[in-house]
Amino acid sequence: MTTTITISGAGGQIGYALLFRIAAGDLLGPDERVRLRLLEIPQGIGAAEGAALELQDGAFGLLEHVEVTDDAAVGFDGCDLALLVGARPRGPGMERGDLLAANAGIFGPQGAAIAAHASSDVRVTVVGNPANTNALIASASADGVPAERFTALTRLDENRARAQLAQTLAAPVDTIRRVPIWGNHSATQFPDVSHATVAGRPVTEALEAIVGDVPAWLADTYIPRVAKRGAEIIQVRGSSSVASAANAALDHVRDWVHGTEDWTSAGVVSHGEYGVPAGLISSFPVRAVDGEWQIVDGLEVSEWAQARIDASVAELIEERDAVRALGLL
Ligand code: NAX
Repeated sequence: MTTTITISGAGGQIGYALLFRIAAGDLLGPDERVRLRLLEIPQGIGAAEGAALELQDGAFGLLEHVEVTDDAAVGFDGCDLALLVGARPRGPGMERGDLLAANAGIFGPQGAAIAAHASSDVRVTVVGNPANTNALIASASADGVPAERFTALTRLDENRARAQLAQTLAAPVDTIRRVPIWGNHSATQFPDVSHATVAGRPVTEALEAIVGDVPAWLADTYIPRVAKRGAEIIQVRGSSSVASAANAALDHVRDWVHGTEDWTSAGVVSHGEYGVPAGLISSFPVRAVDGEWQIVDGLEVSEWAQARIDASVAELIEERDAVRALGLL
């Protein structure tokens, strides 16, 4: 079998980190051959072509073909998995409305090109920010493609949330489970430890012995640390998260395709779960079963947690309404 994977923004930093891992089999495993489509804008074509040359030099046995293009019709032709990484960053003096409009101008046409040219069971993961609303715009423009096929990446936030708990508890990160991210991939996101476990034991119980006042630690230390981790990386590294973002994107797509053992987090379309208005793309606790994300339903959510979820969802509503007001949705 060969899977066709389209990466928009493939000439950028995250693209560069993604390509070689996909070619090496880190996404779909050692038995699945891949065909890569590198979609760029004209200014990014040189970087993408350079990456394509390096992919050749990697002599990856699983890599069947690489195509570089600035034409979305070619880029999404027969695409099974799309990673939409290329986005318009906020420039100096750019208002939020300008940013949303610029990105609607990218993700609207890409959604339409996906509907016209991708394979009928295409799965789309939006990485480029504002990821949730960009996914919503792409989905709204993709006539005939179920809204469930458009997702936004919040797995990096979850990985950060689990890693911070692992550090605090001095526990291996893979013993920490069920730490969903709710809401928007932004500083309003809510990393939720209320159902989390460490080696099967409630995380809140384990935290009490270490941090004392758990609610205060969550509100003042943990949640801001996770939500602002991207800014911390920029401050320390002098550049935004790249390899960790690519790693999370691979985690997200791999789980979507191969399924999950337990919960994880993804920005998926709401059907009204947990008070999130239907149609918004919000992060939820999810499982992947038979190639579909399913929102984990029926969780007990405290008043405090619901208020955090609602605050992040309010931001998503504002973003959606701003795009609607511009006539772009
Ligand atoms: P770069 O600026 O290095 O790369 C972006 C690439 O996209 C450039 O090569 C550019 O030419 C290309 N591009 C722009 N418009 C395009 C279009 N219409 N079609 C195709 N390609 C286009 O940014 P990078 O560091 O790779 O980050 C990419 C995006 O990921 C940004 O929007 C960033 O904010 C977002 N992130 C999202 C994360 C998440 O967890 N959802 C975390 C990491 C990252 O911040």
